[in-house]
Amino acid sequence: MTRSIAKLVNSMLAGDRKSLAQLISLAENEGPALPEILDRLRPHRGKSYSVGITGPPGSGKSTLVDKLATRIRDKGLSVGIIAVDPSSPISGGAVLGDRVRMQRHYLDDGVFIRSMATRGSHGGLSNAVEAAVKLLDAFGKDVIIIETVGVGQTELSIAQIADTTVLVLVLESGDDVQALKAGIVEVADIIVVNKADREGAERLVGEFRAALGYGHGKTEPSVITTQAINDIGIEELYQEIDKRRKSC
Ligand SMILES: Nc1nc2c(ncn2[C@@H]2O[C@H](COP(=O)(O)OP(=O)(O)OP(=O)(O)O)[C@@H](O)[C@H]2O)c(=O)[nH]1
Ligand SMILES: [Mg+2]
Repeated sequence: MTRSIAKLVNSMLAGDRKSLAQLISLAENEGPALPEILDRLRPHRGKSYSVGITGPPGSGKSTLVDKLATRIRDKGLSVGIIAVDPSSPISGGAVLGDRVRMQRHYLDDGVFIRSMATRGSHGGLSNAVEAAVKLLDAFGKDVIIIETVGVGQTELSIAQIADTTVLVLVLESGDDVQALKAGIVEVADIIVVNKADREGAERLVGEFRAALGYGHGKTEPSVITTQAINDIGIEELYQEIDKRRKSC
């Protein structure tokens, strides 16, 4: 066992994607191999920057991740993407859709994409996700993006794993922006209001910023508007993330 783990880790460190995938599977099973894997990674970690993208089902997280990954690649950085429990009930099993959307990334050696299931595991985001982030870090990815469907506690646990947490919201007319802000501010470093192409979005964003206390010298968390499907606002999001990456 120990020999084979050592071998897997070594070939992963040498750039073998299959070994990386196998190690993530071992981590996913949270089996007895996990402590040894983590031990062996330790000297090789600490260079990457991780970004959690969370938010309610269907808010456009995957679309945003796709566009953001393209942007990061354009800047010459490599990317690891972990989709945790893809396919929320609302988008009705979007794994296939995500695959189609991400197709060009699958052809790019600078991108590694992996879906992980945590359903059924205790305590929301599992140790497996944290281990996968560490594996991608040791593998040499510059930026690691973790997509999770945020419902309540999930935002909290992703905030513990990721260096920066991005909360993707969609404001609907009739939303109580005061209620929305509750609980958000503590966990999100960056709030993205997506689907800004929709009627009345700008007005709602204005209300939302006011509810967060903007305009009174308050600038954190950053609030950005995007139209992920139209590739609008992605550069601003990248800059916000990069600012934090550079200051850490
Ligand atoms: N109008 C509009 N639609 C968008 C925008 N961004 C994404 N969408 C659409 O919203 C739907 C859901 O997008 P996804 O990216 O799958 O959302 P998600 O948050 O990843 O969904 P789950 O992973 O299932 O929680 C898709 O039909 C997208 O095309 C946008 O900026 N404007
Ligand atoms: Mg998604």
